[in-house]
Amino acid sequence: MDKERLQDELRIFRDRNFLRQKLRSSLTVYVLLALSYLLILILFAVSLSRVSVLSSQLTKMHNELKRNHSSNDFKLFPCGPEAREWEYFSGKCYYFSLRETSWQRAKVLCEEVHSRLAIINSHAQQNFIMYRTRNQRFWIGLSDENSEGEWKWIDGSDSTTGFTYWKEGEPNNSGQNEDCAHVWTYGEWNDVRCTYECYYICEKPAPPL
Ligand code: MAN
Ligand code: CA
Repeated sequence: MDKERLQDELRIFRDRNFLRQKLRSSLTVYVLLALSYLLILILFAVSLSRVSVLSSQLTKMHNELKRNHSSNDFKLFPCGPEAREWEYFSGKCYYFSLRETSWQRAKVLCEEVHSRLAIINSHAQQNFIMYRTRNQRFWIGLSDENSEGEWKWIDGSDSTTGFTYWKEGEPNNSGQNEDCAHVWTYGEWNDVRCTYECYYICEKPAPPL
């Protein structure tokens, strides 16, 4: 009789102990979870405050810049009084490089400053470029490297249907190796090998006033 009771109590004790242990381990898991949530929350709050500080600093800088320039400065330099190397013409900003390089490299260099090699669609634009390039050779965004004789602008548009200004006798694909176009003397266009090194013209839309 006594032995049976003792065994019963022992079983109850073991069961309780088991339950307590289980409870303890799940409690640990919950505590860990809660802690990690808290950590994430703190990290989120910290990064949010950082972002807001940064954005307020940015607006302050922007306002300061605006204050430093009268609206007249922007009228005179629509591409930005701070970026005078970009010259305004008819709604666009143009950069005439000071270094000579290949057509491919010129293309990348324009892209790196959020622009593209210049596309010439009108006589007015051709005149502006002609005046600015002063008989020097400058790459423009025109090539037939994808398909010989199919001259395409860098935005994919066909150049045979629109405005052209090829020098007489050009494009002649001299040496069967001329797939890129530059402006030459009198601003006239010539095809030349793409690895040739000359200046280049980048263009981008003018910022809104
Ligand atoms: C000459 C002409 C051009 C050609 C260049 C290459 O000037 O044949 O068409 O592009 O040579 O240097
Ligand atoms: Ca040529």
